[in-house]
Amino acid sequence: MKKTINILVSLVMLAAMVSCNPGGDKKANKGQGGLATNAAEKVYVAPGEHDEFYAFISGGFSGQLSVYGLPSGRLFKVIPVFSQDAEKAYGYNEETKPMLETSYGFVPWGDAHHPDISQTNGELDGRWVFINENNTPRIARVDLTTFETAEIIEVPNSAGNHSSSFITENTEYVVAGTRFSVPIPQRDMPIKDYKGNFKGSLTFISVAPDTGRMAIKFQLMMPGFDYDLSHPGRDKSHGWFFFTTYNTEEANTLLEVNASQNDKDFIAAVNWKKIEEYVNNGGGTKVPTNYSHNVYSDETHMATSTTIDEVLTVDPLDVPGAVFFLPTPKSPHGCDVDPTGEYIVGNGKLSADLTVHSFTKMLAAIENKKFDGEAYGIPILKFEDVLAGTVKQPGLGPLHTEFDGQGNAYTTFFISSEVVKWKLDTWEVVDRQPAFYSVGHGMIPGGNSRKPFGKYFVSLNKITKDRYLPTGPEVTQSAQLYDISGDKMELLLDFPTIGEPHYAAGIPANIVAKNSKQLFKLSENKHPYATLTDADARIERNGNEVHIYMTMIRSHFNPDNIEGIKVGDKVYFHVTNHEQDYDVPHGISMIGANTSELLIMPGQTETFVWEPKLPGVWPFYCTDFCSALHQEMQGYVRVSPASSDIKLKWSLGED
Ligand code: RUQ
Ligand code: CUA
Repeated sequence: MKKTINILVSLVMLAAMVSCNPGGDKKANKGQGGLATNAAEKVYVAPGEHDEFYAFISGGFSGQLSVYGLPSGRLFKVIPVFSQDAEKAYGYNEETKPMLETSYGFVPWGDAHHPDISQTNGELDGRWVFINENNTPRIARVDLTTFETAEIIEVPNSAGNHSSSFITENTEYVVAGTRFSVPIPQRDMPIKDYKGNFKGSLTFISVAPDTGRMAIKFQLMMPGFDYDLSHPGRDKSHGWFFFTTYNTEEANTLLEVNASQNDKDFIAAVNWKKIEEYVNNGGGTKVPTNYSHNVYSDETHMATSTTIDEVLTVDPLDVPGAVFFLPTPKSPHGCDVDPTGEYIVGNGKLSADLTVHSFTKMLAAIENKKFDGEAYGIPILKFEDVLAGTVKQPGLGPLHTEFDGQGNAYTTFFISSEVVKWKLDTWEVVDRQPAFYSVGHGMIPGGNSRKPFGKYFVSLNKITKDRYLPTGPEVTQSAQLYDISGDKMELLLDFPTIGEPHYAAGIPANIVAKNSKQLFKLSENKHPYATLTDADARIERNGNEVHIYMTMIRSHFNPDNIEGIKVGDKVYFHVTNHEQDYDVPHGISMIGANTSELLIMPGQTETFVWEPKLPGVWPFYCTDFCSALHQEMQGYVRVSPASSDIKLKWSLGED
């Protein structure tokens, strides 16, 4: 009996030890993974059940945007945005190539950083996700009915489009700030003459309320600092936008030393409503430039690329009272605004403390004209006058802060590799959990809106090391899911991500799922090369250009026998999927075609080009296992020598 009691006591002690330590201690966590508590249950989504949240996670240097379910961490889709994707023919088929056009020509790759979901009255409305491209400055809009990239606009006079893409609270604007200052307009000049000569542009892109269509409204030409990150004011601070800066030293070499000299850099506060008014009254200067605006149409199933040749620029000195600098220690990275719009958090990478500014105090200081000098004519407010509070020594290397809507903030610390929870108003640290390893961004669904859904926190980590099975020198990128519904954060799950995850945006699934499209109506297909009836299936020759109008349905192509193609022809396969059923795409690929397959959704038309090199009889087939007779879904093209006079002939089911 005594022995039984002893065993019971030690079991209870063991249970207490384990549950008091939900992943807090690195070693314990390492050994037991998420199973230290009932973590497994909390992330388990039973087969056939759906997740509670969508998470849109940036693909970083993959250029794409991936769609995950939370809490399961299951990957649903990789949405191609800035990079070609052979799986979906994005950037390979004739219809989507124009999406990747820029003023530099066709750019097949991008660096995607910060997704942000459209908002109405400061709350996520789930219509679109915007995401920035850092390298060749662009902003994309992804339509959340199709989960496809609907539009990409290039940002001229920008370089390293990093303080982007953030949305004002009624999606009036998506904002794109330059990280690198450059000569504007670009010109040949000595690099050492940077200081005082380079400029940093902050671009305000208007979004049409009904269609989402983007257009550059104006570019604010700021001093030549690095504009790192930004967020809009909300609620009481709606109408303002805040940008962190670093390299206020305006160094052009060895920035790790030379851009870390100033004790304080700035958060730039921009009253965009005031500038909008100025611009609407004819203010600003139109300057010549060149940028691409690419729009995809769900009606024609095609993208068009237009070049625009001027942009409206605004000199901040021409709009007094519109731009101010808030001194912020020390090379701040993330710039985050709490759900009430009162607090602006500057995540000073090299600072021991976290600095929080007060919007109310900022307005008062502006009102009282209490300035501490100016930079290039822009008034600098006094640090003490705008300071709301500091979080004392919360960790090392703060990068980003999110909010749970319950008065708590969660800041990621890269160097000390942890997520730290602290209280707004009292600035006290209330909890901390390690991240594995070196967390960059963090994300709470709606965590940068007026209405966060403070149930989960996702950390987006830079380094993975030993967290997964090794896969050679390159190991997977990683995210981690924390339950933040209680007083203490609890690590629930590790899950791999696509590319390097920078920011992410989460939203309750029920806001988005109900609008998700199941197919395209064939009767509404306006593609100029669509084949809407089988009677229209045909082939037309125009010199050495051949256009095949083809249909596909389970389980054949029409036509599936083609003759009269010659070496030297340029053969366009325009293929229309006649299915009108959910989840029945067909694919098509042609031997030796110098492009990807097509993956065509029901009701859609897509095109690829094939230039046959040799006479012969060459097969094509469906690449997507679509029915029990998928393997029968195939056909042949007869290719004759260039000199042959074999007539064009096509058929299905004839001998
Ligand atoms: S930035 S951490 Cu674009 Cu912070 Cu990635
Ligand atoms: Cu159609 Cu496989």
